[in-house]
Amino acid sequence: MLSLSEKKGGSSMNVKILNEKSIPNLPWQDRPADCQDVIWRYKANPIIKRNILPTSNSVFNSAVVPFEGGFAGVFRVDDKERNMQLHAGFSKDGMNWDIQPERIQFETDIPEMAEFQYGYDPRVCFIEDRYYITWCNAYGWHPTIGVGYTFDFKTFHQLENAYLPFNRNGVLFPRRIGGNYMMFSRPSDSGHTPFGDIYISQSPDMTYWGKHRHVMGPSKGWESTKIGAGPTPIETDRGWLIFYHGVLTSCNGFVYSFSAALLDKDEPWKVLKRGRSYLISPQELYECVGDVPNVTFPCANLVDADTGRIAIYYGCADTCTGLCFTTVDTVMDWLDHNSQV
Ligand code: BMA
Repeated sequence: MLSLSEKKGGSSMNVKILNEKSIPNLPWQDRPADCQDVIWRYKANPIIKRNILPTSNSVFNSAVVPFEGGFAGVFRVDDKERNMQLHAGFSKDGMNWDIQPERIQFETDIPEMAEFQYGYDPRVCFIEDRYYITWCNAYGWHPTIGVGYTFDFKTFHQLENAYLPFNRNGVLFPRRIGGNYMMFSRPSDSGHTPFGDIYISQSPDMTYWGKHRHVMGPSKGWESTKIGAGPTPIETDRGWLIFYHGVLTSCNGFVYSFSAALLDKDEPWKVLKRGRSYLISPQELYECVGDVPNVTFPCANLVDADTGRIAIYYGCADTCTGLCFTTVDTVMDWLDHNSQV
């Protein structure tokens, strides 16, 4: 079923989107007539191939935002030595990307943060006056959440790591709540962690993080091993709409899918709705075959305030980057009828 906003080109949305901008050039493709899915893939996926740079082994799990009438982003680029690094990139249409050949060199006046060891799975979130970047950052070669910011995607500043190792999937909220910045994270271990819950922590200054609250843990089937936050939360009049990944352990290893949930507006650790099933799981060849098979891993969403259209960027098989689409009304309607909370 087409939602109202799909049928009418977004002229009458049921759900009100708060604090998002118009993105008239949001990358978009209508849902194919024969498709019933809540989220549908871009036909020309993957939009970023593994060898977009002469030095790249793979480009995936990356984050994009609207920037100066077009788009900018921070990309996970694993090079051919298999170093995991972050690169800036720019695009006019959100589909064709110009990725900088050199990795981001963060500037910092904190000596302990100065040595870059590895960085992966970046998220980018505009808050107040700048673009914050969070990523999985090595500290003593152990993963935790790095925090930095940029105004122009040319010069990048690094702050303190948010937490002690081991932690991954740090995702900021786009505004303060109750006076504090808010961040999801997923405490983990040193390896390919066989467990994992989503937590929220708060900070008055982007340096000191506390008031840790549990949001949700693994559940049945597709998300039975571990879960982790994905793109920046989307604020609506009904609460925070989020996409998150869930992992199942099969006889052949992990399978990464993703779904949606709705969190309380003022106390986002309270889960109002949680999808009963995945919305995207690895099914296309580029999601099933690559350096790590069977991974769909969302790290960014663009939302057009006028139409409620959402474009989600997701890593495919730890190799390349895909794009898929839905609308706020479509996901919310599905959650209304398919929640397991
Ligand atoms: C996680 C992270 C992600 C990756 C996923 C599947 O632990 O390393 O970057 O996409 O595993 O390999």
